[in-house]
Amino acid sequence: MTVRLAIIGAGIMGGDHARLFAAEIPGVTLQTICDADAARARAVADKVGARHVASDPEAAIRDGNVDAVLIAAPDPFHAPLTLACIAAAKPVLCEKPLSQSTRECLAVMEAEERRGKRLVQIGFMRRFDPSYVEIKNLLASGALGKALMFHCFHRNVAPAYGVQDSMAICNSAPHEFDVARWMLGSDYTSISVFRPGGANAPQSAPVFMVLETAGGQLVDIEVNISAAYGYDVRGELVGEKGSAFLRAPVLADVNLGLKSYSVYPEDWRPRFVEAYRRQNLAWLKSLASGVPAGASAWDGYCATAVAEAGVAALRTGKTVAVEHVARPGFYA
Ligand code: ISE
Repeated sequence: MTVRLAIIGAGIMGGDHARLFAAEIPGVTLQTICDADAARARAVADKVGARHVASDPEAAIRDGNVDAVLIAAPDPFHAPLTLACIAAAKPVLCEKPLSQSTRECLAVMEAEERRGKRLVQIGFMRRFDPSYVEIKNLLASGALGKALMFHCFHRNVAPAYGVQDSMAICNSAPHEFDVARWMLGSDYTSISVFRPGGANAPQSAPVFMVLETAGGQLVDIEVNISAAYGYDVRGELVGEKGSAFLRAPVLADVNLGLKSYSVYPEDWRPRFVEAYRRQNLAWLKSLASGVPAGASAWDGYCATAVAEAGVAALRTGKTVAVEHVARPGFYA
């Protein structure tokens, strides 16, 4: 069986997913590449040999020749287009974040539950990254003892989509919120946010967050969307008996001319290519088996709940409680 896929959004991520599916993932036909910019859709479609291009995402989702949808449109379109997929009863892999508002996430969860079938996977691909998986397995084996802390940092060369309001917390940090919650197996209870330069710092300034979990663990996260020197994501899990670092995100460690230095990628794609590959394969497998994989709409909601609390913490300078609705049985 081959799955006829529509990719909505032909920008950085849509183009990359299209290339991955075309070159490395069997069992998929690229049916439609859809983008508001027809020339951009055409350029990606030609590169990967997709059958059609479109510029109306809702029509592309409803198209009877489309079996499943990958949403890689800009963030504000994620939830509305995911709702359109649910309305059309089409499985969807939606790039993170599901939304920047918990209200919208709840609407997606309610629509999915009304459909009575799990249709939504969120693109928190780090859950498939071999380095995070290795540390999670180590933790599960008991070798590190109980998890106490997770230190994370996430640095981009420059804002990937231009500087937008609260983007470090709402666009970049959700990866950290999700992967640390998944790693520790515990929900957040509070968040504090600091920024060098305080309230008057520009939107491009780094943010530093401290979170507490229901299990009593601490998570600290630096997000710097303007770090200039390279794409650099690191993490260290500290347990009672030892600690584990993520593998370094470098392309090469170079010894040359009496110097030693690391070569960084410009953005996240080289560092996480294997995670995207495994995520997309797992999604396809889940379509065949009917057993959901990866992050659910509930996980998307949880990440957005922390981001919302984080934005409030940054604005008020206070520690803010992270509030959740109770987890619906549908997402047990
Ligand atoms: C971008 O949207 C991503 O998803 C990347 O993984 C992340 O590193 C980057 O900060 C985001 O802007």
